[in-house]
Amino acid sequence: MFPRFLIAVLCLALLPLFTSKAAEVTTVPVQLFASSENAGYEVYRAMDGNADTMWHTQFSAAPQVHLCPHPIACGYHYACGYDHPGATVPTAPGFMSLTDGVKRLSWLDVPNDSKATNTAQSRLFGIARQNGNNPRGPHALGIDLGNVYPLTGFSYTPRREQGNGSFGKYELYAAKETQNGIAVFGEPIAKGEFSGQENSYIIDFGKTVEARYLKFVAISSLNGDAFGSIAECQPISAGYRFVASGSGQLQPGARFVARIPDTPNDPALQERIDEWNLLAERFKTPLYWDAIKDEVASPASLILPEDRDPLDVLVRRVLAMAKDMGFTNSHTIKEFADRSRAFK
Ligand SMILES: [Ca+2]
Repeated sequence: MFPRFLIAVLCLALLPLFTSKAAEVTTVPVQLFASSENAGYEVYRAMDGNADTMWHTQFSAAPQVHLCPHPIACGYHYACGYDHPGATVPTAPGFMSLTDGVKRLSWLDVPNDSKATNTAQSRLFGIARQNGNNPRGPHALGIDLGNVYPLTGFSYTPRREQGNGSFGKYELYAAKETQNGIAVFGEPIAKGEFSGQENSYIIDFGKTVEARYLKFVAISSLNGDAFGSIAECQPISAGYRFVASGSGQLQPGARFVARIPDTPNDPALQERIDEWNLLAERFKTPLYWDAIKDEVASPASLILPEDRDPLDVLVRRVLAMAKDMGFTNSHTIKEFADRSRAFK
């Protein structure tokens, strides 16, 4: 008799093959539009896969164009999305080609295209774009999935601590098609009120809904304030994961790299963390980086197509610096550290 023990071991060994196949998920870039967005809290952050970032309606001064001598000097916040607006853009779209139907980076087309895009999306979703600080609600988020998908629900993750702008009473609309550039939403597919007690909510449709367009409306905020905010949300469709295209900023070939949390009590370490997080942001915008690299970076600082994360770039920088300083393999790490300190 074939030992049952061996059969069990064989099944356990093969299990990962089956589970990994069952867990295959296709990532789909989607377009978002919101009634208002604050610099650093742009709408794409509502579906960037990171619960520590959020979309928030405008609550401070409008974003300004920053001209920086080097992107590192910009820090890693919103200013980096606006630095080097005059950089020469290669006629060929960089080393990573854009696939058909994918929008170019929004900043490549600014200011020619953004106003028309905003107007079309405002009309598509029936969401009035509000300018200025602290616009009053109801605030709304529009999602264009790009194609029709079978949806069974919708998840919503409010910002941590359920702070300003967290949704209270809500309505969720779904549409499969458009008429004259307007999504045909009809009655809400779901509506209700979030309790403010949960870290995340799942709205179960109780059926499958074929839809391409969604509109998530905060009828009122949880705290009664004038803001709107979403840390994460996600239409639920088996086998698919939807990720914001960053209003055109996320490109084919872009990679998500985990950010390192800030350490406000350790300025020296924070400097290193800022650099890592800036590189992590750069990995999302390879075309942008490609356009400015000759102006701002040494060859050792460039992100190469084969790089997996910021560590590859940092290691290349350090090795280049070590070579410039005359180090060879025979030197010790301690010698390198001592001489590096002398350079500061
Ligand atoms: Ca987020």
